[in-house]
Amino acid sequence: MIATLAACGNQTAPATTGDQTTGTTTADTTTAQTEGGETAAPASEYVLDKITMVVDGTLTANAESGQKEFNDQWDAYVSEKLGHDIHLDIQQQDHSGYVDAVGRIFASGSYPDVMIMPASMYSQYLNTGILWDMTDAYNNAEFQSHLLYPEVNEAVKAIGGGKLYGLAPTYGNGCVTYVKKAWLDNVGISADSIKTFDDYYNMLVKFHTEDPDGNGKDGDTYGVIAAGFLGFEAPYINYLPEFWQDAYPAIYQKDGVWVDGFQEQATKDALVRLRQAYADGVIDPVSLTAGTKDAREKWFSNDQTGSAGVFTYWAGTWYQNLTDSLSKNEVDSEIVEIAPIAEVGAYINREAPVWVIIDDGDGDNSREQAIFDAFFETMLDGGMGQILWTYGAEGVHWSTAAESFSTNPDDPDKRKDYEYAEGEFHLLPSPNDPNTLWKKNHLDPALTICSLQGDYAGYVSTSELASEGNKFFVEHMKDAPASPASATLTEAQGTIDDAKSVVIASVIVDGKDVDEAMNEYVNSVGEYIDAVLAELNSAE
Ligand SMILES: [Ca+2]
Ligand SMILES: [Ca+2]
Repeated sequence: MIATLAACGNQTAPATTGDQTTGTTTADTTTAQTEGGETAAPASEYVLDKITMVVDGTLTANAESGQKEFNDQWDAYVSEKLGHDIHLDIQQQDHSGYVDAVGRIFASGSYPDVMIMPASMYSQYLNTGILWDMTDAYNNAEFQSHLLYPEVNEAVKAIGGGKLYGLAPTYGNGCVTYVKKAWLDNVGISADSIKTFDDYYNMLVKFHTEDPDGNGKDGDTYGVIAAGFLGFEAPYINYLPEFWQDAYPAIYQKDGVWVDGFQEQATKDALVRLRQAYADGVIDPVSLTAGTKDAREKWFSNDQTGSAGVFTYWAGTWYQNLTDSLSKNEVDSEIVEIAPIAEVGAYINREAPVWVIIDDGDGDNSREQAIFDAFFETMLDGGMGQILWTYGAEGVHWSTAAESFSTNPDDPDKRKDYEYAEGEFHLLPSPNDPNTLWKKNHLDPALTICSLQGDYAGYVSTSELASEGNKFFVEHMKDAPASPASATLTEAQGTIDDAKSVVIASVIVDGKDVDEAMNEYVNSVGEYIDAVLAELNSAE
């Protein structure tokens, strides 16, 4: 087995140990090295002229925010590295509907070359044969030389029974609970006093019944808003952790046995808490169907009537983003993060999303290896490739040119002036909002598995709130349960999710008896669930 790995490694990734080229072919050291002394990406035998990529909203450089320039710079950079023209064809999907969009793409039979998969989706497609086994490519990758967090992809390997079918370029990250400071002040509560579910609920009630937004009218605001009462991507409960508490309403492993957490008492208790919150009017009813964009835009909207005081959302960068969005909308922008309440204990660090390569099934690895080299070796090269994925396009999202500019130049209260010397890395005003600084592209610099190298190590963004937010999350997190990999579940997931949605709506919104609703769930999908559990438990 070891001999096979070594042979494969030599064939596909020749010639790069330190400054020495160990390949036996005509390795010209002047072309194998770039200016900074880095070694060039290995040349695969297969010549790719295009990579088709499917991605969700986590590519921040979207169509309105400089995606074309990111794309052009990627094409130019990678073409130069490979020594031939290559184009990245970006097919970005709506973020909230990503699971459905991927289902439609696969049903149409037009598979991309690479795509991002949230962990739960990855587990579903793991056993279908469409994901390329990249274990050897990963083990032999050049980016191993500056890998900071090997444990991230060792965890992905564990899901695949020791094989890597998807690469996580970052840690998973998770959500923390944010509260508007002005609202707390207006109802006379200090953030430090929120220790238990009762404290949390009491805060929501005051936000709903009193006048936290200070418009002179009681009762025209909500306590909390969320993108769904229950999510359909692992870890499912992350947008309302205070209500879900110890429930995990999905298939997960408990004391070594796979169970359906949706049918457990903890889930029924959570549904009852949510029903009470809905009846009391402390949770915004649009939470039933709101997408992430709807929920956050309502939270930071200029008109705070009908908004909510609490929003549980992604840690780190989003602490800064939410603050900036409130400020932009001329709303008091101070936000406090509250530590997990006693019943929650820790916020959930989700399993990292992964990038997969679609296996064309011809039994020959050279095309897939070429995709790996062109896509991953540049994404994590510690140099300009990694910078493109971390910050975006030079001159559009960031720059090292000597320059000065101002955000909110016409507003004396909010105006901020920036001045940079030649060679000083800095972020530029966002392409779609010149009054807000750009933050990052796809990779979060604080979470990426590979370090930046050489001069690029100094390309650090300086958002204090993002750093503070990441630190706060790490201090208060626990890992999410591993997602199950089951062919039967892959087939039945959509049907099971629909049945869960029926329970959520009928119990929380319509006030139906929770046991009655759960019986209907078991009657409609219990057979599938039992088949999935039998499959998972016999595989252990
Ligand atoms: Ca009010
Ligand atoms: Ca192939």
